[in-house]
Amino acid sequence: MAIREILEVPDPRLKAVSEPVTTFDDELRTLVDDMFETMYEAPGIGLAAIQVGVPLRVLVIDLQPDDPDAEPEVCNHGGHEHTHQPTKKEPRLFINPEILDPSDEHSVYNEGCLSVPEIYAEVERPARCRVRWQDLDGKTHEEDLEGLMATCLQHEMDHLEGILFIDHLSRLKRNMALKKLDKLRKAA
Ligand code: GNR
Ligand code: NI
Repeated sequence: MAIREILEVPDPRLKAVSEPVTTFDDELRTLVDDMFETMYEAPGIGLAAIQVGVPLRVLVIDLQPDDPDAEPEVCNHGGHEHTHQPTKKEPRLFINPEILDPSDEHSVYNEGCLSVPEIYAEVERPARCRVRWQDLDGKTHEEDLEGLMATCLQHEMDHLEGILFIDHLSRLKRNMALKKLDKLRKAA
């Protein structure tokens, strides 16, 4: 397992359209393991393979409900000391996902993205959808999603098409977000 580098805007690879997975082999298993480790370490609630530079239709999600009463745990993996909130992990893997039946009803969520660090903006998306996907054995599954899971899945599906959440904003808001990111980077 390894933590991989997360690409950030304006890396042109984030605009690539990812290719379907056709080979369910050990290389894919390693990619998935590394994606989970990278997402948990970031930390984020989702990650698309293209965010670690691999243009394949693979997503990982864990909404990680934090237990506010739990003691934080000090860790030293990845070479630097940091703390983890103990959480009940709920890792979800989606290979070759497709969205079916998006609801007419929309919901708005204040989204962020590991590839657009420290920028948040409200994005409107269908409130519910059905998703069809494959697992590591190539077996097909379907499930109805709602709430943050539906929002996150749609955010990750966008990455597979080379779309970022800031692409859903007006040009003015997008430019403001990118300027803010520039400023934050210069200050760091
Ligand atoms: O960590 C993340 N949080 C988040 C919040 C609201 C909507 C979507 C997300 S996904 C994001 C991680 C990420 O960039 N996935 O691509
Ligand atoms: Ni993202």
